[in-house]
Amino acid sequence: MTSEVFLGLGSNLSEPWQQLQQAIWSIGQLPGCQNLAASSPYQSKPMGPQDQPDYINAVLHIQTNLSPEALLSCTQRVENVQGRVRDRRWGARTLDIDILLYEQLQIQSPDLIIPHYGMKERAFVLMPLAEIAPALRLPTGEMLQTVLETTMDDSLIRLTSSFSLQESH
Ligand code: ROI
Repeated sequence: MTSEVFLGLGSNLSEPWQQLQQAIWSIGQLPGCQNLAASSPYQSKPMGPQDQPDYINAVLHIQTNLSPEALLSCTQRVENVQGRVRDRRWGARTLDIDILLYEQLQIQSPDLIIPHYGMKERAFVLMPLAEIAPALRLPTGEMLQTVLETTMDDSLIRLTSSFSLQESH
């Protein structure tokens, strides 16, 4: 059985755009995963401590036969391969991959909260998500468009470059 999943990607260190592009390629290569669509990249001011570079964020739509837990361990491996170091809370990072939505599941376990706990307050998640899934309904029953209307971030800029879903050789 395959499931549709939306992943949130973010980076603000070591060539953030390249970090996201590499992550998209790596995720597309995971066993049982297929990339369906990627949003544009979006630039924004950091949420949290301001003494760090601006972020680049994007949302990736995939199809997978991995369970949420198996997908999490795969995306954590991709983060680690790209040099993710976990130090201070809400500090700068080379790559962050969040499972935003997994079909219409709601999961609350110690390791995994789906839908992602912060997504409804984060324009840098909602805007790219709405770009590739404008008619989405959240598992809580709300329409994405309705949640988006109440979330503002004046610093958010949609960049014109686009990601490729597959590395070409
Ligand atoms: N701020 C922005 N703009 N984008 C992010 O992806 C992001 N990720 C985080 C914190 C540190 C909360 N701030 C962020 O984890």
